[in-house]
Amino acid sequence: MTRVLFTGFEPFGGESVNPSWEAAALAAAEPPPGVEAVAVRLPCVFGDALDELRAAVRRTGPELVVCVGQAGGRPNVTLERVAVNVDDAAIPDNAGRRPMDLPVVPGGPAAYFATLPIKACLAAVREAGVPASVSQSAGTFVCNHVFYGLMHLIATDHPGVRGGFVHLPYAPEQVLARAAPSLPVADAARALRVVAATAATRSTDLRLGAGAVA
Ligand code: PCA
Repeated sequence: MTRVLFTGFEPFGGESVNPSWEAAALAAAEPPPGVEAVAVRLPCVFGDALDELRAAVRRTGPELVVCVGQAGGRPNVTLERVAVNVDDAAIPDNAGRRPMDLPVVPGGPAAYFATLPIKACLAAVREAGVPASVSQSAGTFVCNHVFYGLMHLIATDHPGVRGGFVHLPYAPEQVLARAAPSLPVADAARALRVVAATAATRSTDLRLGAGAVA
């Protein structure tokens, strides 16, 4: 059995749901064969989100950590490649904090790569019928903050744990009255299960072109 920690976020930015939490909870409730999973909901707050993530990693002792967030406007499930050491918030977080041009970890490396096999996960998610791509930036808001903090935590305190970040489109209920792409939460949860199952069964990645021109 591979122990997997999924995290999702509380709603932010005026939304009443966050598909990342809904999908993480669904995926953890019915994990794929060979995986035992826990889901933890993080506050959308700089600093506090990372404190809760660290506590959850300590408490649950996972082998894999898959953090999940909402990326409203994106058309598909995105597997994040890289976390950068920058907090630069375009909107206030749920505690009204709005850091600008600050490091996530003072003195930390400029960036970390996800240690999930993102190309193999990409292929498997598509194979499962869910549209997906690789993203080259998780932004500079709370999701990147948590992704960078996760990878720093792993690098410093939990060698052997592998981690990464998945961004999800809006859920359909969020876009009923606006022109934006959406993905049913059940499909997002299926994608998360496939990511966990793929990462649990392979440590080396596939070589598959999924870069961006710009
Ligand atoms: N998405 C935000 C933070 C919480 C979430 O679900 C982001 O992409 O940074």
